[in-house]
Amino acid sequence: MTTLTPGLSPQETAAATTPQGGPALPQEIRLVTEVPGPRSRELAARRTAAVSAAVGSSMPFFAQAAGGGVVVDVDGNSFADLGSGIAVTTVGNAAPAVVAAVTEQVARFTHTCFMITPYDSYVELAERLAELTPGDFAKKSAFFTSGAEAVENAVKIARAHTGRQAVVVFDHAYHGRTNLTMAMTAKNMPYKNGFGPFAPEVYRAPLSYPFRDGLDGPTAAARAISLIEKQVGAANLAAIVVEPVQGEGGFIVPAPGFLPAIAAWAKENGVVFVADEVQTGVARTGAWFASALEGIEPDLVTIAKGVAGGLPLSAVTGRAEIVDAPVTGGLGGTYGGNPLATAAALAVLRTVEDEDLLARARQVEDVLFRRLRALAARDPRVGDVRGRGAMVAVELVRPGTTEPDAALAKKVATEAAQRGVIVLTCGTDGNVLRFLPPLSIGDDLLEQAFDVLDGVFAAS
Ligand code: PLZ
Repeated sequence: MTTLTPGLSPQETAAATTPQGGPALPQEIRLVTEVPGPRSRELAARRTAAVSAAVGSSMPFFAQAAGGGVVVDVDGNSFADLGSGIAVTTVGNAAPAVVAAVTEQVARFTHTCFMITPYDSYVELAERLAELTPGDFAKKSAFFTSGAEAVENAVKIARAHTGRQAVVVFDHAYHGRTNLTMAMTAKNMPYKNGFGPFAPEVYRAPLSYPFRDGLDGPTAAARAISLIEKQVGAANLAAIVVEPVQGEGGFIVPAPGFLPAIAAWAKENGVVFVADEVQTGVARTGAWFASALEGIEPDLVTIAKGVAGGLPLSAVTGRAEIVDAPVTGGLGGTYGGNPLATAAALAVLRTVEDEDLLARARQVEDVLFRRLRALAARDPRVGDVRGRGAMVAVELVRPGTTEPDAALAKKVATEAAQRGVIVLTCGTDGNVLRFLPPLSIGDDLLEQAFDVLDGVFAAS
């Protein structure tokens, strides 16, 4: 095994791999400069001059290499990664099997466009996703590049299948930044502000949010269904789109029974039930898809992020007769299901199986819950600890209330980065700290990252 010294160039880093092709980055938090260091500051100045100010970055440092559970910056600082690039590098960054599959494919052909000359990895991936998504019925897939594009296409498919137009989404939902998905996303700032007009025929229903509404699942579902029936009408409704565990909206796990009741109503009324598993999918929650944990079999599942280990790939997978509804040529795109991305995705699915990453996600869940519940027990600003698998969050509030404390979330995330831990915020109110480590992170590093966070909370 080659030992990699942080501070190498990307080429040297690529060369310094294990015999299997995996990264040999030391799995430790190690700061060798202040954060950001001089090289990151230099790049930040160039970035300010050249990159749109409308594109933000949470971290003040620039990445040079990443693998296992660390991100190494251009100054040689090594950070524990509790974000996975927003739930993308679930199998690990530059995971050996993904690197090997993409390397083999990139040398063979980079692109033909599946709509022009098809290739086998697209077909094989569709076969695999049909097996892995919940529900024992005939399924088909279509591939795209981003999560937002998958959501848009799920809506197109549902409209073509039903001949209806309306779409129901939920409070706190996040579905993307394209025009249709901006309409579907709940939060105005920064996603929608000034970008209207938005697509019509999108309606918002109340979610089950146990920490804030205190309702049981069936009651929360009845509230949502009543609103849908009164304000939209089942006869006009093409699709209900819901994240089984809400991501950007605050890692909200609906009360048990909420999603099954909504799914059952959709079925009775010929409405296409779409699970947006862009963030929850592919082992993240300890199941292949979180819908399985909620006891639902969606008609369509949108998949992206973790499915291809960082290469841009998204999918709509679902009931064959629904996915087949649009006219031939109605779905597609130049890069949808690009061969590098499909090769990466097949390697990701193999890695999840070979390394039993569903079990690993549940082990990570145990560590996250243990550490965060211990924190909550001594810090009254932690109002709620929730999530599934390696997708867990704390909601920060003013002690003894449910009043959001966004300033604290921001302060903790900023200070954690200064101390070598990448942690992200989320939530409609910006008061949620979320933990999404890659499943390739070791227990030692995970515990070390939480020791740092404990220190940050104590000092904040
Ligand atoms: N659906 C459930 O989580 C992406 C984006 C954050 P794209 N979430 C992270 C940001 O600030 O842009 C997401 C999601 C769910 C859809 C999407 C959209 O996926 O690949 O970013 O388009």
